[in-house]
Amino acid sequence: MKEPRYLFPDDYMADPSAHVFDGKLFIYPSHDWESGVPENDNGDHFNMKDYHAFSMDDINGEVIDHGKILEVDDIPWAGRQLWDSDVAHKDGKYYLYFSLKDENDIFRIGVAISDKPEGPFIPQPNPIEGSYSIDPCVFEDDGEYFMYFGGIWGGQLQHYRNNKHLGRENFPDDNEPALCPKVVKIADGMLEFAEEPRDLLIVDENGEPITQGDTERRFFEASWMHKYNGKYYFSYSTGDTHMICYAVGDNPYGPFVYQGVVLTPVVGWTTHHSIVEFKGKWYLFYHDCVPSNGKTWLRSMKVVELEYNNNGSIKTISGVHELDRVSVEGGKD
Ligand code: FUB
Repeated sequence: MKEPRYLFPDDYMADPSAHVFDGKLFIYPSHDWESGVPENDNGDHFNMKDYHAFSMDDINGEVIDHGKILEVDDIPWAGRQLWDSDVAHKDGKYYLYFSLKDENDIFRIGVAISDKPEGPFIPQPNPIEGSYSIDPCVFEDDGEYFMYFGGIWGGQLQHYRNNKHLGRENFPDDNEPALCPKVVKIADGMLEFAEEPRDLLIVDENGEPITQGDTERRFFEASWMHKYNGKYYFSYSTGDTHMICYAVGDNPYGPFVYQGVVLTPVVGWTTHHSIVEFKGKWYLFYHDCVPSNGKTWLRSMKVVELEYNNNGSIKTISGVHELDRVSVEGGKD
């Protein structure tokens, strides 16, 4: 598969987290819809209220919609905005980790449980203790599970230092180390953190932390972790510069050395992805706003093959394809 494929033209789905469970590909996206909330820098227009799960036997095959797997109304601590989620499998159970604002409009991370990868998922009564901000990615490494999370601007990460809420936002100066994504080991029962979240440091080729003003490389949101040839690849969105970048480390906690761009800007403001191996090939799942004619809050999920160079670097993928340009410039029926 060299050309990207839209996975579900029937509806708007974003932030696809893909995993292989029982030999099948499962995809857990956010579910965009036209809620009528005006667009702002806080992301209020991403006013999602439920999740669906999808599966595929083959990368070119039929994409099965398993229907609604969790909705805001079923979550006891819910305020609004179900943002990016991810699913992990342990001992016959599936755990859906999700970003949601509580009744005080503060993002927390919740967890819901199912016996099947296609759900439905039953939410826990409270968010995970000590969780905050958005975009959980759960990564299994030799039977241990780690969560990566965080996002600035609407994702509220700038309201925290040392895992404490400051009650106001506080960005580092442009020449200071950037705000870090967080990494935390998950407890055996999969419902709690086993430790305090730690900073995940991204450094340049000289070992210097990437700075807050380095907007082409600093972390914004959309953490993802995968392992390739024994190395740990942390990938993320640069937000307002619209790139998916990656950094490589020797263990799940890092530090991670910045390497380059996985995906150049797509049509739309946000960019968000997952990377997974399936049947011996690697794939990038992502989204863009081509089918909605560029409406930021109505995104469509896609997949394309991802390739490595011999030295382990990722071959950069273009976020805009010829067909995308034609549809956006020429409009779409
Ligand atoms: O889908 C809502 C938010 O947009 C996600 O949580 C961010 O990563 C961005 O894709």
